[in-house]
Amino acid sequence: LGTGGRVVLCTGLSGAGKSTIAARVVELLVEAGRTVTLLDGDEVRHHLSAGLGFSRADRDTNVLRIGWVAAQIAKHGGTAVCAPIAPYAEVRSEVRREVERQAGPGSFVLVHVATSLTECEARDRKGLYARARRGEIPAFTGISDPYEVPVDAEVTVETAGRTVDECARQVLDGVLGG
Ligand code: GGZ
Repeated sequence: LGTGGRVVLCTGLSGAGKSTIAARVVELLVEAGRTVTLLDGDEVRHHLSAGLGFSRADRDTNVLRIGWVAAQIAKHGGTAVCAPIAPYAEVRSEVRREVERQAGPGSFVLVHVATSLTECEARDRKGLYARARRGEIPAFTGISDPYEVPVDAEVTVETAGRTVDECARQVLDGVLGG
């Protein structure tokens, strides 16, 4: 049976706003009285997934590790908010199955941060898209590597013309069932 724990997996392109929205979702969940663990892409790749690259196999390993840790958190009643690109549908489904196995049905919330490639590339806050276009970053998601758009997201967040807070509150509604 469910523990009340939740896993919120925010998937989307680089620069879509996953980390920014996830950080605000964490604040709102804490305000709502939840115990929350943020598993952000950057930190995960420095610690849990140190040494992994961006091949399909390495991305899958990264996302499965995040998913397993998140499932453990949810199993014990916590809320885990994760924000990897997680470009492959198959591994996202595998994480969903593992979380629901450990923490019960309905414990997994897939959030698609649906900022378009055009918009992410126009913003290019870190200059990564320009470098990827020049061929300086191989296998860059959206440019030279796939992103499989989710067809099973519980929440689809359109970010264009909306504030971080609006986007985060939409996610919160999806998590708390408001
Ligand atoms: C995509 C890459 C790549 C390649 C480095 N493709 O905007 P960022 O910089 O901070 O977020 C991206 C991050 C993606 O790591 P994830 O762990 O989220 O990816 S996955 O879920 O696919 O495992 C980007 C940076 O790493 N980065 N090279 N080739 N993003």
